[in-house]
Amino acid sequence: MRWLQLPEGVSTISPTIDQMFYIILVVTGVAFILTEAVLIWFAFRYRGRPGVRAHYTHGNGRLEVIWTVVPAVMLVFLAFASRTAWNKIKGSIPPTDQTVVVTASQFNWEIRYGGADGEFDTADDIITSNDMRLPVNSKTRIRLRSKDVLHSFFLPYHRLKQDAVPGVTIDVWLEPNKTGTYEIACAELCGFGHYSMRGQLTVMEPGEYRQWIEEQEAALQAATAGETPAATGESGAATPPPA
Ligand SMILES: [Cu+2]
Repeated sequence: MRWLQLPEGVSTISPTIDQMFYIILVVTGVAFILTEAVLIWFAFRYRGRPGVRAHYTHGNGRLEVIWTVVPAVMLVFLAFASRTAWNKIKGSIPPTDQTVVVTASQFNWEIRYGGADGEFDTADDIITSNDMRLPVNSKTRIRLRSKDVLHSFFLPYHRLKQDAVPGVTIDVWLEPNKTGTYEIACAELCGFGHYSMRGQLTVMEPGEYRQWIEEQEAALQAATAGETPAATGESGAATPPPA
């Protein structure tokens, strides 16, 4: 059933997340349909009828044990299964090929690359607004920050979602395995402009990605040297903030 499916998964963690999602969907879906069917059947079967006296019962010990033990066993199974997925994805960050700093603010994603020196918060940082580029089949460490309130960095197609919390830097990692342009959404109601807090992640071939980085560096150098105004447009490379 196409309408029941998640959007295409385009990162290495997608299969793990999707598997957990579908297992939980089936377990809760079957339980929901069964209990609703019993509820409707009982409402019909035991409805009030003239001349029929209500029957009082003190319950059924065996039935109660069954409907307690079966869900308990299922929940323990789900707990262990999700523990395995959690450890694989959140347990530790594998060695990564590049680092990007993402700073959330009302209502914008600031994407920061280390620039020529590879150090962050220096004059040669490449900064874009809502425009993130990453190479395909390569691991990236994303350092999440927030300037004002709680936001949630959400890459639905990459199955990545993480809160951005003011005052702390939270590291996540990502390995996209398909090129293309995907949505970056804010998944935490963060104010009146929350709906407009959208960015774009472009996953590129490694060569294209390096070329883009070099172009941004060149534009920044030119802007700093005062030869040409800062590059504008889609990539939105801006002059770095004062140190
Ligand atoms: Cu937000």
